Amino acid sequence: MKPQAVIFDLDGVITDTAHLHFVAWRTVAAEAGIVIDEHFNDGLKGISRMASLERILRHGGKEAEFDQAAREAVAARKNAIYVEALSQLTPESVLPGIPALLAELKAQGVKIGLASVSLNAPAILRALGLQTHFDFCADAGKLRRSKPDPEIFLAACAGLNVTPAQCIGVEDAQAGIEAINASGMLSVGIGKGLRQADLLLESTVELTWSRLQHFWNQQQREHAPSH
Ligand code: B16
Ligand code: MG
Repeated sequence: MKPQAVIFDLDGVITDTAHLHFVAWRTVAAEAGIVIDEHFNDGLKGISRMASLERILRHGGKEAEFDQAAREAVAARKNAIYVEALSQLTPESVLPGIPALLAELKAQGVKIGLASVSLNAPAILRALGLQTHFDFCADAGKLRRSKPDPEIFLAACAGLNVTPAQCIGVEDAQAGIEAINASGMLSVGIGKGLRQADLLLESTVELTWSRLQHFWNQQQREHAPSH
């Protein structure tokens, strides 16, 4: 028994861009007179660009000072700073264990999907040298509802032509785990303190094919109808 597909989040699972997002948000927040720290930034993981800005403005008590046009200008400036920082990414920036897992999934005939809400996902995959490794990447630009809504994971399943019950989803953010669970896939969390992940691993080093296969078989046995 094996899953038909494994669907990955990007930031925090394939590579770690959280610090680059933080530096860019910290710069534009400071320009608006708002101070944010790394702890606050943790709460922005998996949250879309405009929703992240909204949280920052709320944190600084400045929501009323920024109308839609002003918000779009701040988000565009943040993105320009972030995109500039993405030039630091190279194939060496892929998190440990991921290249071996992608190779093993391909060898096993398990489809590989991407469910990132980042509009920069295609550029990030190119910088990492992984653009040909995914069978289907859900388009964040077409999303109507961001994580924790399951929409992006369901779009990835549809693009891969599999049902959620045949898939494993991998995430580093609480909103992402909730999105996977709501889609009906099995969830694997990477990192500490994630609630409701069906399997929680400390880092991508532990995210091996044998670990996933063992987890899959165990779950299928536990949920098999009894005779
Ligand atoms: P962008 P993921 C998410 O990516 C990041 O975790 C989140 O911090 C970011 O705000 C969001 O992408 C949008 O990114 O501004 O590049 O469109 O974790 O879903 O891969
Ligand atoms: Mg993430």
